[in-house]
Amino acid sequence: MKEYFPMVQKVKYEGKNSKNPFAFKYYDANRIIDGKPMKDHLKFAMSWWHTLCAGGADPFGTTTMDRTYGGLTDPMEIARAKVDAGFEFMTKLGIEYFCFHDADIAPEGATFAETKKNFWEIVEYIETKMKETGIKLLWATANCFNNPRYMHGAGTSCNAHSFAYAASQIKNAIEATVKLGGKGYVFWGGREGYETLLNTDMSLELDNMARLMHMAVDYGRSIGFDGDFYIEPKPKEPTKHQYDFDSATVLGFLRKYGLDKDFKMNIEANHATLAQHTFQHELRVARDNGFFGSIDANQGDALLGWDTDQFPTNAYDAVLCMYEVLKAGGFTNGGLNFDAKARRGSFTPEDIFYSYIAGMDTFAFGLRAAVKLIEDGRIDKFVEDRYSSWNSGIGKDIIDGKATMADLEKYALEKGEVTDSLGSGRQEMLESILNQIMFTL
Ligand code: XLS
Ligand code: NI
Ligand code: NI
Repeated sequence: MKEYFPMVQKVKYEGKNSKNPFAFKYYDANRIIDGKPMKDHLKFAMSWWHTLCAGGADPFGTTTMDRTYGGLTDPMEIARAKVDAGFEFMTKLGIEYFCFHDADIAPEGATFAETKKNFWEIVEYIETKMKETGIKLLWATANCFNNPRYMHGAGTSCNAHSFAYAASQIKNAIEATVKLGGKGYVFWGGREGYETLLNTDMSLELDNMARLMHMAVDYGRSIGFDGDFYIEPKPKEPTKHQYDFDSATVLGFLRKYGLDKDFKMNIEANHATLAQHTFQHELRVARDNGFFGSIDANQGDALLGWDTDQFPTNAYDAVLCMYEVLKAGGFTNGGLNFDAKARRGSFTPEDIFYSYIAGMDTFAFGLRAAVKLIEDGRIDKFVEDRYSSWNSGIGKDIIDGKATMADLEKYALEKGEVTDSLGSGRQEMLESILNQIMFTL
């Protein structure tokens, strides 16, 4: 079997003092942390699209990365080579899951029948590699945004033909998820939004999106899909206004259309910041409402206003993310998918390894610091104490539904001004506790 990454052998944990760029400094897969191996807390996944397909193109320049897999030109040969290269890559890094769009794994044919044939041939090939390696599918999805047929949307298209075509792609992608034992199916609405209301029937578009999702759920359940459906919120890009703006918007949508029993959220860091939220905010909204599902790990750039999908190296964000994951009880069907790509200038095969090592170490650190933060307890305790006025007296009466507006007025008249009973928010002290925990790891 051809080796695609001969410059790297199995990437091992060497600890934080190692200077070997091909070694993990924080990610020690089998080390038990808080009752289970790090790898089961983190459930790292490889994104097929960024890792095996994306060539570094941007709006101003063509690809910089060679994705011919040794000079291949036939699209199906390239598709098979990607499978080999992908499984070699995951095995060398010890990544146990992957995610893909239908269009990432196999080329589109001249007709949908041909596309299906290509797709299923590669699905079967992937299945043999999964059996050989024990690597699993985290989630799959359908690419209903790239092809010109989706220029006006897919599930939210003005054109029923586009909707039907998208549904056919989604049907096959769900079937493949079931065949490969995946526990997740993602809807990211790449073209599900609008540019101008002057040409848009927003109400019909949203009703139709829900119709498509209901059909997908009914069909998935009928063929034995017992995992989670996910919506991946994103506020903009490619459309000016994406319907799945953020977690809160998606929650409203799911509840309005009765989809809340089958769907959870796939939260992406860079999408959170595009929506002017922190990554932690989006995770918290999902967790508090019981919709925490999976994560697309990446990061944006504070100075750039788009979805740069950089590998996550911000340790603070990773700690606060893992804090939310732990508080949510950990991943069940979900995991941590690196929806991230090496920069255009980082164009060699080594760079893909360096990128994943950077991301995996950052989240391994995040996990360890988050466990310490929770064990330390000072921050949780502070929050608990801060709300203690709700545990007794008038606070408890309000929560128990026993206080009326008149009771509250009486209370206010008796007690007078509030200021005396307000404690300090202590933000800087809390930030310094977080620093202390991180800096001593
Ligand atoms: C794009 C999205 C996409 C989804 C899967 O911004 O992040 O990659 O994760 O369709
Ligand atoms: Ni994503
Ligand atoms: Ni994204």
